[in-house]
Amino acid sequence: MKMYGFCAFFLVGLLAVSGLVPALTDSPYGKILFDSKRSGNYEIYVMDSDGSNVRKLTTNNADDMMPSWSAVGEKVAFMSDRDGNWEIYVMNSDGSDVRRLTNNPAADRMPVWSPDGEKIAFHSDRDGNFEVYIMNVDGSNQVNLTTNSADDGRPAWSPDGKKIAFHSDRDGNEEVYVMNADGSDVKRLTTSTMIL
Ligand SMILES: [Ca+2]
Ligand SMILES: [Ca+2]
Ligand SMILES: [Ca+2]
Repeated sequence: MKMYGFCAFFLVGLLAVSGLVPALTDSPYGKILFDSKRSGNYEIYVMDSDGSNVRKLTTNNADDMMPSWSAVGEKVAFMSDRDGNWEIYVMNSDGSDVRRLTNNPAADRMPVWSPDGEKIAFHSDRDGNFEVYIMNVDGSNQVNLTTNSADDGRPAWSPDGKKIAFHSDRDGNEEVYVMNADGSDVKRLTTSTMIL
């Protein structure tokens, strides 16, 4: 189980780098979140794991994308440009009680909820280039974890919440890295000359 969790964590990192993931997340409650342009602009949807019972959670002319389940409390984090630029929002799993967590002219994107439900990781270029940030689920205490002149982004939590995988081009091309959830002990996991 432990090995399975690590492999899944690593795989998510690789897929995130390749751009193949995300916009589709499975919850502990067996429901799947996804985003779709089927109604003309991106909205967040939820469905049962067999594809039935599709419900639209957002109704907004802007793009609402990249939903992430809270492991606790059945809430959803997502990104939207409804207020003029990309910001991170949370809402209840029925689409009610939408709250904006970031308020910044930069692109705040790719929210992912920590396994313990206490934190949300995301990436933003508010400090001049993309960095991985972490914040409390009410938007307080937003901390830059990477602090690096390269582009760092697409965070993914380990199952135990102690580590965050991300991708960065700090060594010349896109690679997968992992760090502690406080930004310490950064390690590169991949060595590839491919453009992922
Ligand atoms: Ca929308
Ligand atoms: Ca923003
Ligand atoms: Ca950076």
